[in-house]
Amino acid sequence: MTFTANPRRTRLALAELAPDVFTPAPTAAGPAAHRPPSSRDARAWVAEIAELTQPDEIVWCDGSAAEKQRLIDEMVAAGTLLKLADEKRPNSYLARSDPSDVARVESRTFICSEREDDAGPTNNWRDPAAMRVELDEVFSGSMRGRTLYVVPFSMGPVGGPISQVGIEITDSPYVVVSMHVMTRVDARVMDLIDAGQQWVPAVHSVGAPLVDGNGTRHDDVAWPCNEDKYIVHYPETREIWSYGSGSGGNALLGKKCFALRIASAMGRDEGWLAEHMLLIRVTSPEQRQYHLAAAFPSACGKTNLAMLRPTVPGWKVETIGDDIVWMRPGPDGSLRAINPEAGFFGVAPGTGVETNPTAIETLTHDVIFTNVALTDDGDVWWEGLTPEPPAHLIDWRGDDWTPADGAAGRPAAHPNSRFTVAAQQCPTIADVWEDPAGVPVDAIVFGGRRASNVPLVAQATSWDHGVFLGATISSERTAAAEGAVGELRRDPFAMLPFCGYNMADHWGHWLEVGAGLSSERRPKIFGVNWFRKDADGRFIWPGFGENSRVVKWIAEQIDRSRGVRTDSGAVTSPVGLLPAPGALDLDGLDVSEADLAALFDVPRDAWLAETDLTEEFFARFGDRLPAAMTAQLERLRGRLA
Ligand code: OXD
Ligand code: MN
Repeated sequence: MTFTANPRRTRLALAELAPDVFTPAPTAAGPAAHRPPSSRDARAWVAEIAELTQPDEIVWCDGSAAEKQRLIDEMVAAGTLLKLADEKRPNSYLARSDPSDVARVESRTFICSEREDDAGPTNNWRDPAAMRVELDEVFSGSMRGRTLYVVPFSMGPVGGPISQVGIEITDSPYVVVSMHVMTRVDARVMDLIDAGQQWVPAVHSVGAPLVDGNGTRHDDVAWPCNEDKYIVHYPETREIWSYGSGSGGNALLGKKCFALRIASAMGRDEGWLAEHMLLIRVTSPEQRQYHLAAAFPSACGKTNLAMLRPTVPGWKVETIGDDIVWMRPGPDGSLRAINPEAGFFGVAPGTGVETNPTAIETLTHDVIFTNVALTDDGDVWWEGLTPEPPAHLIDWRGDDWTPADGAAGRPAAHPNSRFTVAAQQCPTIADVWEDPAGVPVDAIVFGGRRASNVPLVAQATSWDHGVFLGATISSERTAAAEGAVGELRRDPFAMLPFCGYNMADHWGHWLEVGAGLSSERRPKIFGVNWFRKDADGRFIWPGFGENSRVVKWIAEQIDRSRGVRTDSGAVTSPVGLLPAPGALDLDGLDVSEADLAALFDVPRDAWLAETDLTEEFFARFGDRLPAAMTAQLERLRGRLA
């Protein structure tokens, strides 16, 4: 069901909604009006949004367990959540979204910087003033008949030196409960805001008022939303406005909207980095520790690597984050990283005992599932959870399902169905995962999904070369995506849908941040590719737990750079340093010499052709492209020639 917001809005006196707190908020006017977010009065802002959206009620959230349970109970009563069988999956719930509201909508995601060039050619830019007029219309009366929840939250431990705070206003209790899991919803955030800390205002409405323009009240539905959607960011004034969707990254505004799009712009201005990366702690048999941050495009196994179970004896991997990392130069010249999130919002299909046993253990209790299938005994199922599907299920739309439906191409769980779970429940969570000061990053890893050309692992020869590896992350287009098969789909730094400013400036910012780090403590940069195929289309590398062999080589290269090891671990190649013969631990793994050669093959003609494509890609950024990127491309050509 869809709704249209009432375009004729009746203005309520602000004083009626918040009599004791109203002070007029400053208004933004023109490019010079970069309104410092800390100067906004939070309560006046809430009153302003309430005046616009006209809810029945305003509820200030405190992040308590009691608040979460109360909202869950209300959603169970309303049919938005279904309680799973306690003996199977204690304290866990299933939500089924409207079938039209199942994923992030990139086509309706906008970056509204004052100048189009500051959003760059890879973002959807809209003029901020025009967008404000448009949003004023759609948000007008959009919460009529609903409750407006005020959700103060921290990204990162409350008060931490790398953390940031925000307030999400939402009319969706599902969003409030999900924010409880994914961020730190905490009343103390208001104290920080009152003390003058900068904060990000984020407004969310499902765009489905229960009272229409004529005052007629409608019944609610289990998953209200609107077919018209807006996911809007103002990077200069650090604001987020989201309308029409109740789903994941569109609606949990702390995640992609704040922690990546707005935070990347904050980082550009303030000298830090907000990245689409996982974060792990690796411990060697000698108890040496290494912290790795790794960027992969969506659906390339980030959660699997974040929860890696090493097959190499004696090595341990612990989880710190699975999706987003904030990194800030520390006083000692290192790069310190935190996971700004508090939970995992992972894709369920493909998560199974074989592929990610740690995730399966994480999901045994206190989980909110969205759009997975329901078993006859009140538990959940999705494709890949077990090798054989149950004989009967209720699918993600609420219909009967049997394996014959699956064979006919109708999956039981939506391919983008999700679990929302506290990170603390992960059995491999590192004890330092909530350290406000973060962990020192030793290695940064960039990975794409490449069937050809890109070796299993290569080390960048310098920071600038590493930034070039990040800028050129790509995947071959498959038949499933639009465009010519085999064409390279570029996803620089895995940030294509998430960078809140010009992507070329993002590369320039990385170059600057790297130059400011101490040469001993600056992380080493690596490129990896788990997805290389042979001529028959077979994956050459087994992946999953065996990726620990690559992690081990990375750790040993860090040891070598610090003089902890003196053996030679690498040989040069045109695309970076590759493991020297024997340096990649393949003990107990059945990989033929021919396969090994194919994994590290650097075919010169194909690579030269790829440099032409990179030149075309870089040309899209015009004079915003840092000279160091052109220099890296020319050097690569020189090495290939
Ligand atoms: C995600 C994504 O949902 O990257 O994390 O799309
Ligand atoms: Mn992601």
